Amino acid sequence: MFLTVVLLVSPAFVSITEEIQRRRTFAIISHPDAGKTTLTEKLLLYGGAVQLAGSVTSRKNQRATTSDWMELEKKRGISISSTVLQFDYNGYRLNLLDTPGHKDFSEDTYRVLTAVDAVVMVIDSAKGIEPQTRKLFEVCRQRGVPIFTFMNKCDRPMKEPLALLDELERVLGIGAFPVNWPIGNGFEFRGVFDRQTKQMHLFERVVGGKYRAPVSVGSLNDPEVRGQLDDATFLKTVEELEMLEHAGEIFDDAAVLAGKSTPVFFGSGVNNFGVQLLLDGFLKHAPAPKSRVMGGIEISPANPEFSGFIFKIQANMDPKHRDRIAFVRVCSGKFDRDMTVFHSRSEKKVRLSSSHKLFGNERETVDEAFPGDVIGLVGHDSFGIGDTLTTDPKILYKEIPRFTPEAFSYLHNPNTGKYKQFRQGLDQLLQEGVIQALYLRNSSIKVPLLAAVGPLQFEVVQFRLESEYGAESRLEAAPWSVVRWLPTDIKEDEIDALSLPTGSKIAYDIGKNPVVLFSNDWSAEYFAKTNERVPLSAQPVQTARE
Ligand SMILES: Nc1nc2c(ncn2[C@@H]2O[C@H](COP(=O)(O)OP(=O)(O)OP(=O)(O)O)[C@@H](O)[C@H]2O)c(=O)[nH]1
Ligand SMILES: [Mg+2]
Repeated sequence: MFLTVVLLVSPAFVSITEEIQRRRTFAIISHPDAGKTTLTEKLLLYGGAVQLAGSVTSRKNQRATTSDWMELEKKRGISISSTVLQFDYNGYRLNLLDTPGHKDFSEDTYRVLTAVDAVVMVIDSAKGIEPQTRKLFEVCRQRGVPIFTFMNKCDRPMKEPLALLDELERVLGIGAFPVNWPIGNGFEFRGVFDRQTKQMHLFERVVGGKYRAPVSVGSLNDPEVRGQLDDATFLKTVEELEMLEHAGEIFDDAAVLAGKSTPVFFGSGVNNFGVQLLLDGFLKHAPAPKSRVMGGIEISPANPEFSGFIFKIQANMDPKHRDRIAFVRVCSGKFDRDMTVFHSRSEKKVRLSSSHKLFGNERETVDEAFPGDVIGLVGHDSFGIGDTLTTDPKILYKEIPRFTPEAFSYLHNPNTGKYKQFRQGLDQLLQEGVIQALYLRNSSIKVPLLAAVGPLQFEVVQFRLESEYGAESRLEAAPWSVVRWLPTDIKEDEIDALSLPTGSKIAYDIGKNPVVLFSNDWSAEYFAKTNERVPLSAQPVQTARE
């Protein structure tokens, strides 16, 4: 009997399950400015993936982080686009995705959430739960993604830790289990108490937080560690810890994996306080890649057929290589460089020869990859966001959410001599899904009408056109703020017969689907009342293979 089992389990299968078990793929999410990029940088520092956090030569206000590498990100100090960083730590292979917090870039963040198995939610401890964190949390909850919480910026006057936990439970409706507890607060913030090992970790600040913070570890009664704290801080910490013990809550792994409870870690990213504890605690409890269910079929990561989907496309990441990368999340089987796969959109077989592992804007050829990995594929113009790549054409992922644009603007090309660059740049950005283009019906206007989730996306388009394609552009506000899709099978004469509110206009999206542009919600509602038999939709209808 024993022999039969051994014979059935082939060495290849053993290695793929081992590889899956050591993968941890996660995103860092939050409201803008809570400290995601800073924490990402520190996780890389503690994970041994970079020697120095940031760059020693970076000037004040000019950040040089590994994950904010775009010109505009460095200039503005905000993240605009998500970044993939793959590195090894303690036997694990981590795929970490830093996301932008600003709502105008949330489409990118939401796509990333389809590609990860867990998230670290960063909260500014002085501010508590902010609106964008709440929205992102909702998406995670719907997807059942396990959430780990990092209460950041404890080095600044923060809300009471108990109040922060209460907020998690009250505002987000999720159970909160403090894995560690802050010692002191604001300027007096000294470190954290690890509730599982019952050890105090007291840190020293290092200028600029570029190196790991020196730490002394000891129990509550350890005189050496105790001697570093003033009485008030020590007594407050002891009292709070007793209260937590008294509450008697225990760490519930199953509730964490189901996304019903979140382990909470306190710290300060910029000062490196509590970063190692977060990383180790996360790895201890976060899940390895799981099965995905698509159209009623369960696809296990250990399925021998290779499958994955494209969740992001970005061009010109490295000025040395003017090309575009399709980011693929591997979901099942093993990826081998040069393998031939079925591509869902074109329904054709393609050979994947140029594959890379990614680290910010750096890349390195990769020969094999396993479920959980994010790899970058170069040189396939036909690849689009949401496409499935697989050795089994029956597998089709439909993971990518769509967003309804709320900002509209014409984009002029003031320099006709640069028409080619302007058009080429715009086509690329359209393919990346940064913005959408609409074409007005019966109109002689040749200027592209752009539609985006938020107006900051237009600024990104202009900046990237100029810096990556050398093409100037000029924006002209368009008078609409709402777009709705008409039924795809509507006939031209039926469109002619529609009764349109003043100021509305018919246009077509890039897939030639008809839409109506309205100046406001009221006008859209009025249309619905006066054209009862024509249903409107906030999303384009998806075709079977999309
Ligand atoms: N005092 C203090 N400041 C911090 C800490 N962590 C980050 N910051 C600062 O907070 C600001 C925002 O940090 P980022 O890491 O860029 O925030 P982000 O969440 O990545 O922002 P977006 O990606 O634009 O949403 C920066 O000025 C950081 O230096 C911390 O622990 N303490
Ligand atoms: Mg950031």
